[in-house]
Amino acid sequence: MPYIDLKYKPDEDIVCEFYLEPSKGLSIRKAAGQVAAESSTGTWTRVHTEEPYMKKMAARVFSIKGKRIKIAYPPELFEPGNMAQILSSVAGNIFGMKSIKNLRLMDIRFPKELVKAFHGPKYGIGGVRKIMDVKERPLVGTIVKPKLGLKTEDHAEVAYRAWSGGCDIVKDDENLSNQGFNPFLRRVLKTLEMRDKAEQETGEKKVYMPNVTAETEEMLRRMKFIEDNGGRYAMVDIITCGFSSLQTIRNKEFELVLHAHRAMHAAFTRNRKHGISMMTVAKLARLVGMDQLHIGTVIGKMEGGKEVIGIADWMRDDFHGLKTAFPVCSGGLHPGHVPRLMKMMGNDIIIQAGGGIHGHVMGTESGARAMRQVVDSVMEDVPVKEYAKGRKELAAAIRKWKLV
Ligand code: CAP
Ligand code: MG
Repeated sequence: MPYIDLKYKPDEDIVCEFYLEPSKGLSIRKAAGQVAAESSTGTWTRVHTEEPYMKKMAARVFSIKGKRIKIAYPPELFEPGNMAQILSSVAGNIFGMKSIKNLRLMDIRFPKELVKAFHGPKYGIGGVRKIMDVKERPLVGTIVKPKLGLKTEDHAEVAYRAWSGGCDIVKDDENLSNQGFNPFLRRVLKTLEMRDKAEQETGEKKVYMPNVTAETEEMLRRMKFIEDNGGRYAMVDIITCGFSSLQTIRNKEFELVLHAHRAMHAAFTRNRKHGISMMTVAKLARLVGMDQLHIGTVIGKMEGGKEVIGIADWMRDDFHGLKTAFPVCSGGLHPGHVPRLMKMMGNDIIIQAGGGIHGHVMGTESGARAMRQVVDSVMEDVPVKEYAKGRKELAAAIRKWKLV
């Protein structure tokens, strides 16, 4: 089988770019060929059941530059619309092969025909901005903190204060679902009540993103409940739930925006030499229909460098007719980060801060106000220190956390 063909020009193939370190004693060419074989039609030895008509289905290594290789996978290898099957091929057995020391899926390029079989985001950035009635500035959100333990009334009260202060979005934390201390159905009802109150009082659109993460059928029931009770969003932990469940919840065509939390991604995205890149995860999430996705901040508490900017750009670009997806910056953010964050990432982002709002010395409402003030200062192009004069919430936030 022609697993290596440096003259090959990919067309409607899936193209994967890998970083590859072969095991001791193996050339990169040999290891690359084994990766192409194992992830397409081959195994560790030549088998007698191979037929000549299969030749065109072999994956081909068509570029080797240092430790970077590119492999083209012909479209016939894949079942359109089946993300699990695609990943079992191009991101499956290969990571565990003894012939590689390290292997990282850096990037993946999907051809138009395969993209068409997925739904993509239902709303995207334009749809979300329409719901929120916010045209240009970044959206500001918070996560109710403490992340676990608050009872329902207190959770709803914290949400209300955040909305009153100026947050557009309030969301559950990734590990809050339907625990005894704060059951899902009651939480949704109570928090949406508070959302309505905050909307009336502020005259702004407000949204609540309840975390529906659970077994798939249960997620569908929870989403139906949100929809029936006037919610506009569902949040889901995309890695722990798995891509098939995401396809199921997207395919049901609820009138809900889908917010994707990526908890657990770093188990395979963090090691720069092995695993799967966050760029790849972002592509998969947009294909299966997530409207918003956590991608990192460059400057907050979570690991992630300048590549985060490239991921945001890809999510906001046209891609084979898919709607865009809103990049979410979250993790250790406070108002002092915002000018730099917006300079790096632009205005089409969602800024999420938990500690950076509920940790404000004057409380949650002031924390939310400080966050909106700092966003407005950047939008109006006024230096933060100047803008903070006469705005006590922002001034206090900068005093505590500093401009970074
Ligand atoms: C942020 C957060 C988010 C992380 C996830 C948390 O809280 O709620 O889940 O941002 O990481 O639990 O840590 P803080 P990422 O604002 O208090 O840090 O966005 O990198 O996926
Ligand atoms: Mg969280």
